[in-house]
Amino acid sequence: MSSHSHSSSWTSFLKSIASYNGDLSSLTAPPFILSPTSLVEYSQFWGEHPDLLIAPNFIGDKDSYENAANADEIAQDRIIAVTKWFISTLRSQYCSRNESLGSEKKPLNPFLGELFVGKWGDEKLGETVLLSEQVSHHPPVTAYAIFNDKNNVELQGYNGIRASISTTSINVKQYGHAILKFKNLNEEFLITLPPLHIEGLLVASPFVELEGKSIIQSSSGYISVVEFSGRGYFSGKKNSYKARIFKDKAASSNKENALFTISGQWSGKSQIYQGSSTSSKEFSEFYDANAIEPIHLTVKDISQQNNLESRKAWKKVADAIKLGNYDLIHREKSELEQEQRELRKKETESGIKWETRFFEERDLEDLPEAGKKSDPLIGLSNLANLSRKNVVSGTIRGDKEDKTSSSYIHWRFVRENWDKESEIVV
Ligand code: CLR
Repeated sequence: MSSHSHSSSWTSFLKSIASYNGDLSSLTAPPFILSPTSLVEYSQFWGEHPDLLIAPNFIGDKDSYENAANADEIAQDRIIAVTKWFISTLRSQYCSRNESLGSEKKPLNPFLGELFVGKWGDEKLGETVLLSEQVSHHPPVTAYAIFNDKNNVELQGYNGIRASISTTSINVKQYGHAILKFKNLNEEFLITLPPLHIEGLLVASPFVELEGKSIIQSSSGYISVVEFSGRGYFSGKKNSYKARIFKDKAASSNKENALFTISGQWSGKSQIYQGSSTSSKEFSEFYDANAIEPIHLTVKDISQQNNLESRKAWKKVADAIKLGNYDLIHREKSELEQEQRELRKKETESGIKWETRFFEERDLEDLPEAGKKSDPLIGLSNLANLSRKNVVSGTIRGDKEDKTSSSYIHWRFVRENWDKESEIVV
């Protein structure tokens, strides 16, 4: 229990949650629960293990895969490696505020066009670049690309959330997905984002627990189904998961068809077993989140940043949060929001809409018949039997959500825009 749990500001925050209207950013939270970091920065958590992200690139090569007798083995090793990388991102994504700030916090709500860029340097692997951009303010959507040109590896994705409130927790569903491409291997992966909830509200020390599933679908057909659970579910431990690797979607309908089963905690240790059972004494360690520290990217000093870059734009607000000065936080935030409102007003008056910088919306319905294959979601969602609409991440084709939604619009990285970029540097 945190010392704040009985404070009047926390009690009134809990009350405001109870009358929640669907927009998390509208909740006025007490200063101690505010994070000085904008949500546009959260894309960096996908890249804090650059070696694991790029590792699959070194498993077999395009030719050996297409011709070799051991093609199956190569494809299996690759999806296991992608699963390992995915698991390795979760501690950064969902525990890093608890580790560095003592609890989960309410991030700053990014403004339209806000950018967060940086890079991971590595002598052997070469540079890995992050571009993250707030592509929509209302509802909030962040798009990102993380790429390593030396190895021809590119991860891109976008995400947004919808939250609902129950008596003791905030329940969050994620929209969007990630696509990981290994251009040297001619193989790509679709990754869906799991639902989550926030516990610990009553005692004023919130933390995230994952639930439901993430699907990792390879263009090779192999699929990894990652199931999450918390305390008191299948292992009784917090942050538990079980990942099962199947030959393809059809095989995944029966858990006994699992070729490998990985089980443990994503914030701690997990083990990998051959086959579908985890009772065998024969297993090997899969990943230990605490044994391998995340590598933080390097970001330019604020003095070198563009006005659209997150840390520069939010500096005054972030400083006020660090001081815990409620009035100052409020004043600085209002100033930024007022500027944004004025910008939008000017755009409406002039009829010139804000243009996103590195990402564009792509309507998968509108793609010309011949070019329809040009979006990776089409083939990969076919393989995984997932909806190709813009619905809650991981929605299965034919589900209620899939039937009722009509939007096929997804955010995609436009690499050329980065290649001709002159103002923003990493
Ligand atoms: C954003 C996308 C990242 C993964 C991720 C991690 C934590 C999530 C965040 C996403 C969205 C915003 C979030 C946050 C945890 C808490 C915060 C749900 C999904 C909400 C807005 C804060 C609620 C306020 C309480 C802390 C009191 O890849």
